[in-house]
Amino acid sequence: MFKRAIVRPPSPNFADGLTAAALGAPDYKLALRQHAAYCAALVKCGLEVVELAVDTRFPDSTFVEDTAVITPRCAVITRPGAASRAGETEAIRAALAQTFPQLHAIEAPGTVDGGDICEADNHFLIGISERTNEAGAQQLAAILRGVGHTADFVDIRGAAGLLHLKSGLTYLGANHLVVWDALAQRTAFHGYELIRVASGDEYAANCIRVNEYVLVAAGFPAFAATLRGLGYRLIELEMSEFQKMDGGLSCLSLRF
Ligand code: CIR
Repeated sequence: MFKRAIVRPPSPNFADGLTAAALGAPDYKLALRQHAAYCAALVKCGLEVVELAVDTRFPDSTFVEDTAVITPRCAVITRPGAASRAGETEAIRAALAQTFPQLHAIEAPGTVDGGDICEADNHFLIGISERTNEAGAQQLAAILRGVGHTADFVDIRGAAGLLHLKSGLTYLGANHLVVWDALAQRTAFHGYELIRVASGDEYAANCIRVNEYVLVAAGFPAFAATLRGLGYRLIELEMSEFQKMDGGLSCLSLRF
C-alpha cells in the first residue's frame, strides 16, 4: 500500500520543456487543472500528497518520477539523462531526506530516469534508453540487488516513439503487465500475464496502480473496458497537456 506521493505542479514555463510529441504547445492553465485533478485522484486513493514548490529553472520538473526510484527497501536519487533536467534532483533529495535516512544515488557517468524503472513486486525491469545509460542501469541494479530485490534490463533504444520504458509498460500487480503490442515479445516479459495495448492506444499503456485503483488516461475506452473486465477500479484522468510534453500519469508523482 502506498501512503504518500510527492508531486510538483507544472511551472509557468512548462511549454519550454523537452518534447518530441508534435502535439502543439500545452495550455498552462489547463495543465494546472489537470494536475489538480491528478492530485485529487491520489487523495481518493488514500495518499497524503506532498507538493514541492514550482521551480521555473526546470520546465520539466513537474515530471518528478524521473528524479528518484523509491522501493519499500530503499530510495535512490537518479541522475537524469537530459542535461536540462539534472538540477531537478536537489529538491527531491531534500524532500526524501526527511523520510529516508540513507539515500542512494546514481553517480557519473551513469544516468537514470525514473521513468525507465518498472517495479513488479520484488523485481525491477530497468529500461536502457536515450536517458538511462548502461552504466546507470548497472549501478541501479547493484543497489536494488544489494537490498534484496531482483533486476533485469530491457533495451529500448531504437523502439520507435518510446521515451521511457514505462511509456510503454505498467505493472498492475497480480502478475498483470500492461504492454505495447510492439514490445510484447521481449524475453524480460515472459512469465507475466500480458495485457496488450493495441497500436493507436499507446498512450494508455502508462497507467498507475495506486492501492485500490488504477489511474488511466481518459480517451481510451477499449483499454479501460479491458481493465474493468479484469476487475480493476479505474479513475480516468484528462492528460492532454502532459501528453504534449511527452509525459504520462506515472511521471507526475513519486509514490511510496
Ligand atoms: C522529458 O522529456 O524529460 C519530459 N518532457 C517528459 C518526461 C516524462 N517522464 C516520464 O515518462 N517518466
